[in-house]
Amino acid sequence: FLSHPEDLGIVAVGFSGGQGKAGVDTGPTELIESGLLTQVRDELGYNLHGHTTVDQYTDLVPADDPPHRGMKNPRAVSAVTRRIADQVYEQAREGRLVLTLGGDHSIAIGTLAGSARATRERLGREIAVIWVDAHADINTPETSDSGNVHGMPVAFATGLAKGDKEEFFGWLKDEHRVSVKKLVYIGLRDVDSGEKKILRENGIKAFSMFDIDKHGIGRVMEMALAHIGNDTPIHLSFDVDALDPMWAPSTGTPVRGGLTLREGDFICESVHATGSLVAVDLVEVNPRLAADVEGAARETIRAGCSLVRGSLVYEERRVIERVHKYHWP
Ligand code: 5AB
Ligand code: MN
Ligand code: MN
Ligand code: MN
Repeated sequence: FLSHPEDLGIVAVGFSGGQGKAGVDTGPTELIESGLLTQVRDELGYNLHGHTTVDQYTDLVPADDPPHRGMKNPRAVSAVTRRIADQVYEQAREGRLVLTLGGDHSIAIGTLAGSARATRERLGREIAVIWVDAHADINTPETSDSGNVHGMPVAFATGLAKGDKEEFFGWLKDEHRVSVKKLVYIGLRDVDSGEKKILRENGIKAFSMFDIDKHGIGRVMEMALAHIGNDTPIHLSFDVDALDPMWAPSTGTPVRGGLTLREGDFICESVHATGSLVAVDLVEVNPRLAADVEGAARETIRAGCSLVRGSLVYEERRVIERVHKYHWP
């Protein structure tokens, strides 16, 4: 689906307003400073385009942003995700694979909107979404207990939650939306009761940690990709908290009993191997958290870099890169 498979559009999002913990806005800077983009360019051979310096979106964050329908920072999150949608769209419409580094997971409202719109315009196709996360992030403003928009992006992206005024996600139109039929979850283990109801009523495909233990990650990926169907453009949205806190302690809502790093890498590599990947998000890396754990931030960043590399390795180089990546520091 890509007209320039060796070109990568970058969107680096220094934004944390979808949740309450400071520091997740520094995730992209730390990932980039650890060498992620130079590895992607020099080792994996991509040409980089787009926003390789981190956008802080400060011009879009109002001084006063009281809750709306229970959502916290609603104007800021709406305005920032709207700009992200444009940033992703501008890269995707060139036929480039798009990599977005977050930031909290609310930013996926923008990334999905941008890649859904570009894929419709460019190919006349709907994207499929693989959402790798401990959480389902499908609360509506009405079902959410926390009011944090990072727990709602899938509801907005699928239209299960509707915006109202322009400044409260009213800018989201049909062209930005994704189908619940083409959505697959992997890694779930902490789903709110309102979310379970939404998943059930909409027949949404989900592979929890139970399914991964039962079938193994190899079989789960076969089933997940079979659900999407061959020859469908795929947007991979990877929340680092899908990994067990052993591998990714520095994140806002860690949940024990998660994926090993190797399982996470395997998910990314499997999606890449389809040849249908059009966009990747890596979100919720918060280097400021778990500071009491020795090396927590460094390990989380290393894990994040590994996931991104796994999703980008060129097919024809896979075997070599696989060997190579295990020797990365
Ligand atoms: B994350 C919770 N379901 O809505 C909520 O990290 C957690 O992007 C959301 O997956 C976690 O606040 C959002 C309790
Ligand atoms: Mn999560
Ligand atoms: Mn998430
Ligand atoms: Mn490839």
